[in-house]
Amino acid sequence: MKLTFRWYGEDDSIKLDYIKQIPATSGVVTAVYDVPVGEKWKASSLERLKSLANAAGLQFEVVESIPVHEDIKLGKPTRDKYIENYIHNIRAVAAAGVKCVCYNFMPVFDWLRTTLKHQNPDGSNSLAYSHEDFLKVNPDELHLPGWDESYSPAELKQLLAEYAGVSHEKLFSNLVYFLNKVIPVCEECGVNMAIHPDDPPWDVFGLPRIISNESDLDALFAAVPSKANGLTFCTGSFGAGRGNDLVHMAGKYAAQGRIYFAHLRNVLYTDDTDSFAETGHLSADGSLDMAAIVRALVKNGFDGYVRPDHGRNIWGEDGKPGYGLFDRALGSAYINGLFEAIEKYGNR
Ligand SMILES: [Mn+2]
Repeated sequence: MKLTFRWYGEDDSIKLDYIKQIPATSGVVTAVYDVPVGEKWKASSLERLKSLANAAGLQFEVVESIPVHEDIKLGKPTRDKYIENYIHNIRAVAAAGVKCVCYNFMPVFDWLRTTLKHQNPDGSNSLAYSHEDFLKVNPDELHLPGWDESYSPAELKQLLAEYAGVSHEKLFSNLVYFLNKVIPVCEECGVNMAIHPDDPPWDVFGLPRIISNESDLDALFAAVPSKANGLTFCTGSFGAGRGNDLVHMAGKYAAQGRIYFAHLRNVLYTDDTDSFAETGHLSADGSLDMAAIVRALVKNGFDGYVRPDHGRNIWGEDGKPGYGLFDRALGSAYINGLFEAIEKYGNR
């Protein structure tokens, strides 16, 4: 297991030397964040990220993410141009030493919450999704925490209208079309694609979602069998779906050699519907048995990249939602402890 930490580049208020001080952390997960989705990344930007990370004693081997342009997901005629740019970016990150590309194929919204500051009983706050609050959201006048800056209301309306004709089957075939072009380049460059599951793992606002559960993953790997077609096993995303058996899924896809990257965090189911709150990383904090998940990964041969996913705001920190320093660092220490115990003694 290689423990990493997400870093948002030079604008991140969390500095690389702080990340290096988190025990056992060997690398950062980052990306070029100042280029519009779908455009080409410059080799010089990637070299800069790599040299900054290396100077702090950290590796840069995972990119999160190279975002996929909506035209590719929609299957529009312009997709081929954006796929060419994507291939350019794969070659560019590979040249900078990246081995794993995290990406997702969610239409429009790549995560969805109803609050960014859910108050926890211990005085901390975290992201949360309330089914009751979600039902009150008017799709024609969308105001969603974390998204209001990304799209104007008119742009959003137009984009949602474009997806009206896109079924699950169509979206899936658009993903396969994309992968059939991209995966041969990944094989040539020694890079693995690692799709991030839907967050949360169900359709929202009538938008189809296709990477939500075990049968979706089976279909994905059957359609594109290359081992370069892999998975980011995000426990918080899959775990929000109460029908997902995470211990089983972790073991199954680790045994298949499909998991290149693991996002580890816990979620707490807060009512009898789909509502959940993000919690601290420990099994005791939420509804997922993190120890059993890590055990399933290790026992089935997982040896990829890991990072703590979203943390709470604790100790007075007011971090980027989910991406403060303190609770993610606690998560790292906990995750490292789980892996150490299971890797060293779990098979006895
Ligand atoms: Mn994740």
